[in-house]
Amino acid sequence: THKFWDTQPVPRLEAWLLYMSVQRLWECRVNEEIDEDGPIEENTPHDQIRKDPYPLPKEFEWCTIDLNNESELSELYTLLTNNYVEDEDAMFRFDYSAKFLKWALQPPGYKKLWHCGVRVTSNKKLVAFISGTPADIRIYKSKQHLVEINFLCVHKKLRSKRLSPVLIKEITRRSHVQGIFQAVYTAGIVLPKPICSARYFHRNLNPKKLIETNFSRLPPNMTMSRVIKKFKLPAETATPGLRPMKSKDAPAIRKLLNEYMDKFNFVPVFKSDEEVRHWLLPKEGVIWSYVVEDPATKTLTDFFSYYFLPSSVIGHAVHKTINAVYLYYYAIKETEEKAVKGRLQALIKDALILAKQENIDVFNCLDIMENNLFIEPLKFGAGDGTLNYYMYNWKCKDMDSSKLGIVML
Ligand code: NHW
Ligand code: EN5
Repeated sequence: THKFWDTQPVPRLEAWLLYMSVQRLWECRVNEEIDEDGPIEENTPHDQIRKDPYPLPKEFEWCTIDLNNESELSELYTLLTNNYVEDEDAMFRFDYSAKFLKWALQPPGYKKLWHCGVRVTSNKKLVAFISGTPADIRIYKSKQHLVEINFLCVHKKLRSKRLSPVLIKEITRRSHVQGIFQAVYTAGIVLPKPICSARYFHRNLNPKKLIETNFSRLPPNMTMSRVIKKFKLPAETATPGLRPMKSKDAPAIRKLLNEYMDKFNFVPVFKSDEEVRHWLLPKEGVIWSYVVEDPATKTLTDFFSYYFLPSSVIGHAVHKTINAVYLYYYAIKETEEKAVKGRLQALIKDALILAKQENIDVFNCLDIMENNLFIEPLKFGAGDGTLNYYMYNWKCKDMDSSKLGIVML
């Protein structure tokens, strides 16, 4: 059933599908027995890696997108804004800004050759794209330097022509050339084979607009004014010592984050302060980060961040975009006297208040990390989307979403 994926070094899907139905039937978790974590296929020796790009159908050619070139960046923005991910009813489409794309695709050590595009030979129009960025992760006990794949996109007019397998094979080849044989990626769809499946949750900050755009529905027997009241938040944050992250906080945040991530099984590893600055320093209209500084000791005890990813409202007369933010990384220092639960709730409540102050319509998160501690009490509601997490050329046991620590953009 998977002409392409059945040829790739990924685990088969059958066992997973069975496992998911058993879990649903008996509301329990069983686990497929995988004895040992490890690669599915051996690394290809350097001299056996294909030297030239995979052939494309004759009307197309490869190109490398130079994101430092304003016009190429804007071509990529246009391709994605018109053709990237939509919800299952095609009512909303992700609208990553050009500035966001630069941030997501140019971390320390990024490779220009991993910004891989396809153009129509005759008129040079950009019609497809796939990206890779270097990353360090830990899965269970194994630490790896690998590639994160994102922004796979084929123009709507060129769908179902098997272009994606060519893009995937080509980014794989370009990873192999750099000595990288594993990848991590996420997708809304089910492919062979998810390590974990997470659900989206949404915290309504602007009920009127969300209802007008059908992002959410007015519950039967509830009036607009009651809904507005239900989602009302205080005007100001409550945590003492809360302030935006600064460059000098990077070492402390790196320590806090890496320690907090010890709780989970699939996590990012922040290897340098430079990386922490890249991924977490506030960037207007892209990412917000806040720290809690203990007023007495001047040490950092907590940290949270969220990124801005609006969605275009497809074909609406009045509203063109939903301003959405997504919870990104956070960390809480464990202490004996203060339990995590209450503090995490208070912290994320402040995040909601700050987002509301920035005129954000909806605050989104996944049911990963310890997010279940605040999802209900802070009035997040389940969305209709799921996000599946995958690794390429790696076998390991799958896990519950509460063991996940990786947030992909
Ligand atoms: S997930 C977002 C993907 N993008 C979108 O959904 C945008 C809107 N859709 C499109 O642009 C985040 C097209 O529908 C796409 C498919 C391009 C999705 N991942 O070209 P064909 C990411 O970017 C398989 C993987 O005819 P199409 C992560 C499909 O199962 N495979 O389809 C990306 C089928 O194979 P099968 C996907 O609709 C991770 C084949 O593609 C997929 O015109 C990539 C059909 O191709 C998806 N999201 O274009 C993998 N969607 O075997 C990285 C479909 O079933 C792997 N397919 O016959 C690692 C590589 C690096 C390794 C390094 C060692
Ligand atoms: C790779 N980095 O489906 C990402 N979004 O729930 C690619 N639904 O916004 C993979 N259909 O539930 C991305 N409103 C996979 C996700 C693709 C996008 C997607 C979902 C996530 C979404 C919204 C709109 C649904 C419109 C109809 C949704 C309900 C919100 C409501 C708020 C109030 C409390 C109850 C829930």
